[in-house]
Formats: sequence, C-alpha cells, structure tokens
Amino acid sequence: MLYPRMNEARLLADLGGVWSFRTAQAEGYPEAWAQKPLEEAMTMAVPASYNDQKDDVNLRGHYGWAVYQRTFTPPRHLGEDRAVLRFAAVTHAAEVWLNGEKLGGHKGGFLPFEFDVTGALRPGENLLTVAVDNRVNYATLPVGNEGTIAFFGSDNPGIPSIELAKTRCRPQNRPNFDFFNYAGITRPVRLYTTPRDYIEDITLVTDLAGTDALVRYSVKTAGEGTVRVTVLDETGATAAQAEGPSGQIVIPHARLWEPGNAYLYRARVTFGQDVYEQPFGVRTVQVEGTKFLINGKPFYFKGFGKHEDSFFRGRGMDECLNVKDVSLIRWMGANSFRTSHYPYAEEMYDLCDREGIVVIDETPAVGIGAGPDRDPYALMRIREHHEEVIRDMIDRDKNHPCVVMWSLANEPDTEHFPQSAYDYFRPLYDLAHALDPQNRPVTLVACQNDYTKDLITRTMDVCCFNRYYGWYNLSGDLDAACDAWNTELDFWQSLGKPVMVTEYGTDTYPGIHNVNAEMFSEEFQAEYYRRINEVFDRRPFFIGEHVWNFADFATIQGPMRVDGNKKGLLTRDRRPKLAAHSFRRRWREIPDFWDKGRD
Ligand code: BDP
Repeated sequence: MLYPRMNEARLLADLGGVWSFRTAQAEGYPEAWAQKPLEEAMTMAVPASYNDQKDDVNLRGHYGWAVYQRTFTPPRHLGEDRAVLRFAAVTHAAEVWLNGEKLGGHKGGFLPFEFDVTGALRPGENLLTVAVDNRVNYATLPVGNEGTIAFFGSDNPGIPSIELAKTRCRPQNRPNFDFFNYAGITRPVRLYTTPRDYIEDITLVTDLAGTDALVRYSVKTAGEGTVRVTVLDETGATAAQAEGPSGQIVIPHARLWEPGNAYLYRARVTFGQDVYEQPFGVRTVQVEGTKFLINGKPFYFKGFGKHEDSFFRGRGMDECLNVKDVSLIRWMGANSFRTSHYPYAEEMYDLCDREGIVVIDETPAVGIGAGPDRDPYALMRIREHHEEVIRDMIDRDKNHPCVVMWSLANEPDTEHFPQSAYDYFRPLYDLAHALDPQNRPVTLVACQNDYTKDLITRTMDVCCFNRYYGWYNLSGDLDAACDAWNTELDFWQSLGKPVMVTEYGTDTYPGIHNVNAEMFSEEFQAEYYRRINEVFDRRPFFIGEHVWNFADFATIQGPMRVDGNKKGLLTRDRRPKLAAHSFRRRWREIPDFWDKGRD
C-alpha cells in the first residue's frame, strides 16, 4: 500500500485536529450517532490516543467503543479525481461512516486501511464518524485475557484468579502484554486524490552487480496508460529509466544505503495523468552461516526494543518525538531498533530510511500464551488475523531500506506446547518469506523459557530471544546471571545460527544510587549491562544486543510496576540514566560492521 504523498497529480488533506468525541457502551454504539452531530461530545485531539488527553479516570480505563466525529468540506477543484479516505491506524478496531453511510470496518490497531470515497463525498460539508473499539481478547493481536487467566504479571496463570473480582465490579481490558492499552485514532487521517486511472502499488527490489545496482520493479495500476519509471538520485538527476509495468533497471555506479550512511534514490513513476515518487535505497540483506550481512558485510545490531509511548499522546504519532528518538539513538552510538510490539507509524520508517537506522519490523502478535496447562494455539482464535497482519505489514513496509528483518511475534509460548508452536509458526514463517519481494530474514522473538524444549526458534533465520537473567531470574546476582548466559550461549552456539538478544534489562529508578550495585539503582543497570555485554563479546555468532528498553513507558497498574515500566536507558521524557552514558561509550567503540570472528 502506497504512503499518501502530495504531488502535481495528487492532492493530500490532513484531517487531524480537534475532533468531537464520546465514549459508548462496551458492546457497541447507537448508529444514530453517525447520522448527525454527536451530542454530549467532548473535544479530542487526532492523531493521539484518547486515554491521557483528559483528566478523567474513566477515559484512562475506558472499555469498549468510543466515537469520534468531525466535519470537513472538500475543495471544489477535486473535479473528476478519485478520492480516498485513509486511516494510518485506529486502535484496535474501527467502523467508519461518511454522511451517515457506513464505509466499512477494520480490525487491528497498527496498520493502515482506506476507503474509496469518490462517489460518497458531497459538495459542501461532509460528516465523518469513526467508532473505535479498544477491547482485547483471544481473537485480537495483541492478545487480551479471557476466562480465568490472570492479568499480566500477577497471580498464577491457569487457576481462577482473584483478579477477576476487578472485572466483576467493572468490565475492563485484561491485556496479556506489558504496555498500556492505549486506544483511539492514533495515526493520521487523510483524504487524498488520484486521477481516475492511477498507480496502485510499487514494488522495488535491489541487488548489486559490481558497482552497479540492479533494481527490479513492478508497478500495479488501475485503468489505462503506460508505466514509465525514472530513477532520480539525491540531487534530482536522472540515474536510469525504464518503461512498462515491470522490469529491471540498472543504476551505474550506484550509491549504497548503509547503516549510518543512508543514500536514497527515488523511483518516479508516471501512468497516464498519475505520478508517484517512491523513495528506495540500494542495499542487500542476507543471512550466511552465523552472520547477518548488509551489503555483504557482517552487521552488528546495537540498539533497543522501543515503544510508541509518550506523555499525553499515549501511542499517538509524533514526528517531533520520532526525530528526537532517532537523535538519541545516534547519540548513544546505536544503529538499530525493533518495533516492539507492533508495526510503528509509517513516518518513523521514512525517517529511519533517511537517517540510516536499521529496523526489525514486528507484528502486533504479543501475548500468545495462556499458562503452562493451556495450549494457546488451540485456545486462541488468531491465526487468520495473524496472517492478515503479516500480509499488511509486509505490503506497507516492503520498500523501506531500513527494514532488514521481520519479526512474526514477541514471546509466544514456545516452551509448554513446542509442537503446537512449531505447527503454528512454521507456515507463518513460510508466508512471510513468500510475501516479501526482498525475501528478508524472518524471526520470532522467544521468551525466557526452557530453550532446549523450544522447537521453532531454532528454525528461524536469526535466533532472537529476550532474557532477564539477573533481573526476573537470579535477581541481583550478576555472577549467576553471566553463568546462566554462558550455559545458554553454549547451547545456541551448537546450532550454527546467528543469535541476538532482543531484550535484556533492569527496572531502574532515576536518582536511586548505591555504592554497591543493587537492583533498581542506576549503578545496577549499568553494571548488569557491563557484565553481560562482556559475555556477548566473547561469542562470534552473537550478532546483536537490543536493550530493553529505549525509554521508560506506561503500563497497566500492578505491583510489579511503579508508574510504568522503568527499564529505559532514558526516562519517559528522554533524559539519560547512568547506563545510557555507558552504552554511549561502548557503542561508539563498536563499528556497525563488526566481523567478530576475525577479531
Ligand atoms: C518481556 C516483554 C516486554 C516487557 C518486558 C519486561 O517482551 O514487553 O515489557 O518483558 O518485563 O517479557 O520489562
């Protein structure tokens, strides 16, 4: 799906701003609300999560449907053009109405969807109503709890939970994941136009032949016309040209897209009256033996698991915060992050393309686990939706040079039901490979478990796992943590695959200091990473370290969380803790391309 861009053929209108808003019942909302101006409405900014915009506990913990509304008047000179209404993300499910007519719905809170509204737009004022459902359960991704399973991080899973008293008092979400269940119209709403005959999609795959780049392209169109492609370099000069809906273009003496050293070309596609410019980078990605190769060179991942999370906006798209975060990533000498635990806003990938930041792109499949006695793969109703989010994520992000690997899920249960996990994930792994025109490596992120039982993680292109030795296990004992890491790494070494850690970390309260590095202090966080990183540095097959987390973030309340998760190297308002300075020293010494085996 193309990102909406304005150019000489396409108009783009942003429908962000302050909308009308009100909450509705858990199960639904009166359709009459979509027919006329919303009564008893409050103001609500779009894009942003609704939860923290007002000082109202009912909004923070709202459960079920809510309704947004606004009017807009399209300019008269839209003429005969095709008009499309595009939602970059509505969390977690949406139903959209235009002038009282239902346009359709969408499931899933982190990927775009759009409606052709050419015939539905009226001259003059139009009434747009968007209903939003934030409920999570065994049929959604991310997964919410159902039945007697406990809330995240509390109680014993599998037995009737005392926590259910909460839902007896008031229906509420029971997320099976450790981040606040922010909801609403979290990313831009835009109206754009195209000519009636238009460019639907563009796919670009690059390869290298000596100093030349080979660009395989294909352009999907609707209507009549001839496709012409011109490759422009960063100065706007023509680097190569081609004609026809698909083919191969050679860019002589091409400049590469490299981590920390990005170079972007643009494929300018014309088709009849329509024009679209798709940025792309020339780079290759490949796994070979125990190495992860970008442009044929062994890449070392230095960076983070992140969240889209900030004060007031919740998970709302924020270009300024994105720029700040990328700046801080570079300040610390890092080169990459994972979009834990859902696909991020498209603007972030564009920024990473420009800044040369490497991204592992993750689906919203987090929380696939129901305790040691229940097979989540039999219990949950997520397979089709999981296929759908993989398809839509790859379709959305396939052309980004910053994306070098797909992550199918975060911490699914691969330990208690190893065969079910294998049977569930193997087809998804094959699907991701089949769908990605660039055939990037595919992984899933395993959790702390008995890794010897897990059958699926070892079959991924890169073995990725989250480990908390020294924190949740072996708490505070860094000698024991290093010992456990060494034992585990011996196991992974025997498989002959590239391995990276996608989460490790400690909750750290800024301002708590201790001469002895004890848990929760800034010294402990710094010392934990120093000791464990020494273990990693001795293992040539170990291709990367992603810290949990880039910054502190909001979670559901609970006895394990004091004002959210505090594992950030930065506070939620992006101030460095002690460990951020240590990583800055460490990572500035480690090159992006690090052939560890040869050191
Ligand atoms: C991991 C999860 C992550 C949590 C983290 C933690 O992948 O979402 O926030 O643990 O407990 O298991 O801090």
